[in-house]
Amino acid sequence: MRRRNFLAAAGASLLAGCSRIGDTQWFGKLVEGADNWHRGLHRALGFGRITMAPEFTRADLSPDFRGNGSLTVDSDAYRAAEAAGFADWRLEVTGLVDAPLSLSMDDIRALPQRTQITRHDCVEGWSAIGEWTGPQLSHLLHAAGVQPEANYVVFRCADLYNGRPYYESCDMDDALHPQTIVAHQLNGEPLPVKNGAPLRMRIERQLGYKHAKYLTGIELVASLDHIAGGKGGYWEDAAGYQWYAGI
Ligand SMILES: Nc1nc2c(c(=O)[nH]1)N[C@H]1C(S)=C(S)[C@@H](COP(=O)(O)O)O[C@H]1N2
Ligand SMILES: [Mo]
Repeated sequence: MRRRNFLAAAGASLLAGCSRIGDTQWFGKLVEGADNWHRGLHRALGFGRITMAPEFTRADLSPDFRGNGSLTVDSDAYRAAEAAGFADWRLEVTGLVDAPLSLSMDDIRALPQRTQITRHDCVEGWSAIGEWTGPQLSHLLHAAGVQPEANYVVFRCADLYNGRPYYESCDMDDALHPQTIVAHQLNGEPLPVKNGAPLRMRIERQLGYKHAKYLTGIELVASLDHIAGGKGGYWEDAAGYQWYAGI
């Protein structure tokens, strides 16, 4: 995909010297994001290399992966879906794509799967280690064909938190990262309701609130300005949490 190439190209340009750096779209994006110093620094220190979140072993698994935030979805539609074993749940991939997708759970399970044991860090001061399984988001995005204007991926959720739809978003680097998966299993079992059944995001280089549960939609957008409060996520809008929650 285009952005993978320009990540590689960005690394090459940095080595080639400053005169060329300014020509790359990647550098433009870094500068545009200069207000977001954390993101810029995180990326600059990586020199465009893909950095992986630490992975653990089954011996490290937390005995119970606690639930936080919404612990279910308070709607008749969700209760009916749960009673039906989420057989009819669908994930829509829309926005700036060549071919919008509407994926069934079977479609999602039929894609190549990734399993990863990672630590979840919540800003409220707790962590848990879990084993997550699902297709890489990059596979879904390749299948849909991301248009060049897309800068962000928005994750839509089924639940309301304090009466407002929970949502989150990430940039294309995190979207295409190998450890960014649409998880349908925790510790080898279908996701428990409290952990976001039947689908939730894992964006392993980011803090807990970025990992959208009860996932219904993935939307490719050029800008986050006109979505909900414009800050790119529920907690970003509600409480001023950092949009770039890189760890
Ligand atoms: N849809 C949705 N996703 C969500 C939340 C939520 O309330 N609703 N809470 C977030 C927060 S703050 C954390 S720490 C994690 C908690 O995931 P867990 O319930 O599996 O522990 O989910 C995140 N994703
Ligand atoms: Mo959290």
